[in-house]
Amino acid sequence: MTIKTISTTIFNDQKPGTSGLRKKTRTFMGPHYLENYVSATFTAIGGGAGKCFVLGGDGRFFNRPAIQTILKMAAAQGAARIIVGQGGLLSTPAASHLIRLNGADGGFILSASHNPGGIDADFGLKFNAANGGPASEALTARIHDATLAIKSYDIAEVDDINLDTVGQTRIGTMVIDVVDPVADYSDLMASLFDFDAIRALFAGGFTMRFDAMHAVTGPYAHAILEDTLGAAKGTVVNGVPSEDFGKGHPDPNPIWAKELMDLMMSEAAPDMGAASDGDGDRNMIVGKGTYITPSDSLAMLAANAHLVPAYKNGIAGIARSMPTSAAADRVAEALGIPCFETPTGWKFFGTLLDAGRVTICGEESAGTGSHHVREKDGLWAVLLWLNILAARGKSVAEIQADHWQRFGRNYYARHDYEAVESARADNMMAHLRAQLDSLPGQRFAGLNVTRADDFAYTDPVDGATSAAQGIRLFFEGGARAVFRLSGTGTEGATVRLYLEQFVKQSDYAAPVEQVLEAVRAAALEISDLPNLTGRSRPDVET
Ligand code: G16
Repeated sequence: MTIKTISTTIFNDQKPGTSGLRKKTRTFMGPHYLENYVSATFTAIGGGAGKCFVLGGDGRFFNRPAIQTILKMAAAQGAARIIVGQGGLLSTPAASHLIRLNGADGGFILSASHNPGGIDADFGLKFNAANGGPASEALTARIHDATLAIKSYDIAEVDDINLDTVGQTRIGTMVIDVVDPVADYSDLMASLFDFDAIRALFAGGFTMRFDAMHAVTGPYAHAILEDTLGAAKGTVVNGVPSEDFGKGHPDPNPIWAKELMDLMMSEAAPDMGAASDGDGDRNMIVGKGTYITPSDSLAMLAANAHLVPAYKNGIAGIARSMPTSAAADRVAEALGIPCFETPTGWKFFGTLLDAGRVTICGEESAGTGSHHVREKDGLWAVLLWLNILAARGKSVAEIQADHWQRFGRNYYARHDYEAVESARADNMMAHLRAQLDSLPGQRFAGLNVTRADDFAYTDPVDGATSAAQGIRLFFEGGARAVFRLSGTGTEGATVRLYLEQFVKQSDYAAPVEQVLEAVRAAALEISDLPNLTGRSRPDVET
């Protein structure tokens, strides 16, 4: 094996965001771009010599060539072993599991998650640590520093590796194990849930549609839902991963999974609808005629988790990202367990999960997960819902209705203003920050501000601090508005406005928009968003 040292120059835009580095695919395909970032990652972890890594992605355009490059660079580092998913495929939760199962030193996951794929769309790469979770803030900072210092990188000069056949091969002394991407993950799911009860549910006529959105979850869903649990063939739709996700936007929400939503709101609706995203870590749950918000799903799963084998002894605690609604907080209170509020980004749950302080975590951005891996897990959430439905013998809508009766309802919506000129978005955030001290006591759109801050977090386990994580505006009567800039976009800035209103009454029939109108109006007035960003309405409302 010949190792070549290639001279390179730095790129100024390789700062990892909420979840690794996400850029336009053509940017990643440019000379040295991927290689610089991979090399910087190796530098940041003290080199790859003698180490074992997991490698795989969501199958989007450029997945395969990128995997070949990473394999050759790992060989040049002197890595001992790489475990790679057959065809280069691994869902993000499956990659997290493989890292943990094999005691690997970390993993490279190629995905831009829910962002579209294709040569003119998005690509991404993130590094997960030995606990199976996304790199910590400290590690991503070291990676970024290394991208700004790089002068050369090493790569083995060898032919491409066959990724399509399960088995072992080598580059020099580095062992490459091409593994079935589904098998170990499927075993893990079987160990957590009562598969017999879910089998009996399907055998009893329960119907479901799972939309894999042409993304990586297809093979997992076919194997687990249809082949193992007996859901009718055809339950899984769009189940073959494609490089451009069937030209779709693999984001499981009512906008991008519209076909599924339309079906679930129609007479022909099956008992449950679900969808997952590009890399299989997000999920959407829909009942007949009713949508479960991700924030509610977290709360409902936490409240019912004890009905499922893996959580039968109860859960230690719950964690939710700050913009996620406070529905889970009320469940934690009722269960007498702690609820942690962390910044956006799954990485912030890692220390809490590792320390055993929380069992279930979730985010408004359609992510839920538990201590079984260190990523959010789309199919896990679907299976947990199925197991709860089987145990309670109730419908999705009945479980939702029971939950609201017991805990009250956090009406919730997120408004996204996409591809806003970065300077204008920054200006709006600065405008908000400048007012924080003077807002309490003032009245906007009929709502009194009780508190306003820029969310800061100190990790209760390792003491790490993260400032400026989003502007929170609290109003009298249980309303809250949050403003933050997305950390996963690839074009300009995406302003996210999260709206919430807690209501406890006997009837929850009022439409979401109506309940949230006052807090929306107050948030827009305080932020001056329409004027400062030039946007009169959001691009996406979920
Ligand atoms: C990533 C992170 C999530 C985060 C989400 C949204 O999800 O893993 O923890 O909630 O981004 O981030 P933002 O609001 O900054 O765009 P994924 O599914 O894209 O990896």
